[in-house]
Amino acid sequence: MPGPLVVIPTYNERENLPAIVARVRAAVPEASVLVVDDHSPDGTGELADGLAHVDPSVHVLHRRGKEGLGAAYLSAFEWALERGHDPVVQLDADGSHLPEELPRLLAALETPDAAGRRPDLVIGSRWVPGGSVVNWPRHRMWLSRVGSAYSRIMLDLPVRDATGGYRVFRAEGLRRLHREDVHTRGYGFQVDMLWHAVMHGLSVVEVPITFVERELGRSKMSWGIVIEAIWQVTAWGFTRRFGRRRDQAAAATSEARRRSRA
Ligand SMILES: Nc1nc2c(ncn2[C@@H]2O[C@H](COP(=O)(O)OP(=O)(O)OP(=O)(O)O)[C@@H](O)[C@H]2O)c(=O)[nH]1
Ligand SMILES: [Mg+2]
Repeated sequence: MPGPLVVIPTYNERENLPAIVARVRAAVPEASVLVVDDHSPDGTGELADGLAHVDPSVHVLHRRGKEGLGAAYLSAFEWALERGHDPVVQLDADGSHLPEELPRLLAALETPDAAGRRPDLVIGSRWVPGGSVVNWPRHRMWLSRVGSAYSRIMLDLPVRDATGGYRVFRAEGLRRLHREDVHTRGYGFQVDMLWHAVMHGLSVVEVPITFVERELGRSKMSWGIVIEAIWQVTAWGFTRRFGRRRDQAAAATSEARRRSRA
């Protein structure tokens, strides 16, 4: 059995990659690692090849160029499912997601709820009791909380942390999710995936995590990315509401017709 796969997307993470891979391998020795590199100019891809060379549980997926986090993850999910990995973990390279917390996330995936159902998706959450953020400036904290709350309201998402990227998917859930309908390539990807997961009936639980701001390397976050995400969530929310109203109107019309025929 190929076992769990931890996907680590990278763009210019030279300073962070060796330590994070070592920490993942130590925290969950049975897990393999897939580094997905978008042809980083700083040579992260070659560094990853070196790590794969000495550890057969480390793999590298080289992509042509910077096409965004979403595109990198979607290609990694195909890679994982083709090879039978289960579950599939998303984890940032910059040290924000602590590999030492991964056993707790994996355990949550195997814990049934009151109805005896195990979740399909576990989200490492900063905004549930017990969750926290270390070293974040106030504006980032505010942005993340407001972004999550807005996504939750607009899309009716059953979670407190809708934008976080520390996640564990059951392979079967990932297969059911209609990944071909997820088109967001930038950061809105996390919300887009979650929304599709909920629409396709995946059960989701949140587990508190400690999120640590990166110490080395540079963030790829920008105002352009934030505005794109707000715009997308707003557009999806309206489609959802008016789409639902259209469905309700159609159902009411056919019910009225049925009654008038009877
Ligand atoms: N393959 C690939 N990885 C990316 C891309 N953009 C970001 N990443 C990686 O995705 C992870 C998250 O990116 P960060 O820059 O840390 O973004 P963030 O965590 O939202 O922002 P900060 O909190 O400021 O660090 C990191 O491991 C990045 O190297 C991309 O276009 N392609
Ligand atoms: Mg980060």
